[in-house]
Amino acid sequence: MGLYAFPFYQYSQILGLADRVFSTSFFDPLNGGSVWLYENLFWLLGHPEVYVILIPSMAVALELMPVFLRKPLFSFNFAVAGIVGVVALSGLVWAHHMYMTGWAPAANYPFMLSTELISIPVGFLVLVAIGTFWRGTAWTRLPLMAVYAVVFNKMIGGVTGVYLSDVPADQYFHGSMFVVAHFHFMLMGAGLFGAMAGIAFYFPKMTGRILDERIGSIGLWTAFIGFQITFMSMFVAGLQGQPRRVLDFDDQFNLSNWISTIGAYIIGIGMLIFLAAIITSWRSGVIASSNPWGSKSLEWQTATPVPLENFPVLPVVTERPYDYGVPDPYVAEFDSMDEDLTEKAGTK
Ligand SMILES: [Cu+2]
Repeated sequence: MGLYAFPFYQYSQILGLADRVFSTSFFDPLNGGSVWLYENLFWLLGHPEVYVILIPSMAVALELMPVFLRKPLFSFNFAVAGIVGVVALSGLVWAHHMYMTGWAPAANYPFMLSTELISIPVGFLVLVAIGTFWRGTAWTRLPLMAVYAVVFNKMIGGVTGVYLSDVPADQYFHGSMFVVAHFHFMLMGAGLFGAMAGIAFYFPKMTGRILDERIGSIGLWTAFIGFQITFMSMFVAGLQGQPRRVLDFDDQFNLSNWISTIGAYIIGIGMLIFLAAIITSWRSGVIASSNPWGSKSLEWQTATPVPLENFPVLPVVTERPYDYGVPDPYVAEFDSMDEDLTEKAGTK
């Protein structure tokens, strides 16, 4: 996504530079340029860039879930198809940021269709996550707690995104705090808590110590509660009609904004507590074994700290990394040999 999305923004900056330095008029309507050109180039970057932040957090969640639920992903193929679908569609939806700008109103409905379609691959990812929880044996350690937060926030962000992708609904929500709340649920709700999940999970491999679960989870849940207070209240302000990007707003929005402000401080406190867990655990945390989570993937099979060249000899991979709870192929082979033997014994 970076390869196809980021150059559009670079073009926009080169054209803007030309406008300022060489007196061209790419973006200057008075001299035959177009401000729409800038908006199009910007959002050709801007929308895919959301997924550049979102997909790693979802990938962390799906990477951890088999380890802590001790079962394979509900569907590895659907997860991959979801990511590929998001990548493919994310380049075709940029103009949903421009429904209300007056640029090509006839294009609104094709863009509404492509934007709504993107909820299908995103839905694959959420369904794979929920399906993996289903009948899993949850070993709820700090990394999995953060995954709960990611999945919850991503569902709220995803569902509110469906409303915003509809042209009729967007006429009302556009430019309101509802939009701000929505994209924070996506970017911060998935990004921040996905980062916490990844940090807590890889901390033992990075530092040789376990991230303090008590302080870490207090930080995590404080930030999560603060997050819900801040942005749920912001949804309310948006539904009441508060415009975004304003310094002064009408008195009727005071309560929602006040609640959001309190929530934002709670998020900050939670993040500081989480940071304190990182610092104290790094300095004097419980020493971790090389594979404290009992993970099957390769990075956990080597010593901590990871030796130069990772492994002294080339490891032999005998099974897939996410097949928790699936009968070991060799054990299954011995089992069937046992059955053969007992059958033969019976006939004798
Ligand atoms: Cu977008």
